Amino acid sequence: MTPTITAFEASPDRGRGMARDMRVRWALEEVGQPYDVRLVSFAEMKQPAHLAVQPFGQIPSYEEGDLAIFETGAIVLRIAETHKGLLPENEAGRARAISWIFAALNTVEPPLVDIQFATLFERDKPWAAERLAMIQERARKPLGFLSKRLGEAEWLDGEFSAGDLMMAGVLFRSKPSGLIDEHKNLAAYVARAEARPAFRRAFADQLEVFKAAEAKGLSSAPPR
Ligand code: GTB
Repeated sequence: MTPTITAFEASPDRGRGMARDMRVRWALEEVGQPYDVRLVSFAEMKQPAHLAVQPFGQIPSYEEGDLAIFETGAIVLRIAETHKGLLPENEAGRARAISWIFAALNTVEPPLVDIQFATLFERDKPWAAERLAMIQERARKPLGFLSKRLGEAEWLDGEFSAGDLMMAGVLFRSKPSGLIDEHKNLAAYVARAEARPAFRRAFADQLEVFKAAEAKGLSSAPPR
């Protein structure tokens, strides 16, 4: 059964692969699962039809027959659990890979998202510089520990897994913060992930969507 995912009709990042459908596309490409994409506008995301699938009116979502799920982590885990290639065969290795998915989403990503929001939407506030410095420090802590743990290894725990996909996806989105480049091994880790053929295909596909939206003159600005 071909799954259907949702993605921005016109991504505010202008095709730079920052939106979270990128991680789902990448996972599907890694396991060789073809998929369909339903593009949604900001207005459509808040309509009952989409809310029935994604209760927070966001992308991505994932439908496979009668199953409809949301949350990037849950979607990537579903893909990894139902296909070969993104989780180790042995039980302990699988559990560790899943720990890395959660670590990416719960420990590493939150302060990095705060930085992105602060940079994009809070620049003109009188407290912007002070707050940005504070959250940059907060983000540096998990990145420092992650860098130490990765060391000179290629991936976080042996073979590339869904844990690496999620961690590298989180770091990739935060490259503009400059914080990833503070650790040579993390920058190299993201570059290795970006060089994977599956990542490249996923990136090219989401870029095509943006180019098509631009050609149609669709606005990529989020409502404020
Ligand atoms: N926890 C959810 C998940 O992991 O699936 C979060 C999903 C989420 O944040 N979705 C965003 C969304 O739908 C898109 S990815 N936003 C619309 C809304 O809330 O109305 C976040 C994102 C958006 C834009 C950029 N960008 O322009 O650079 C980067 C990332």
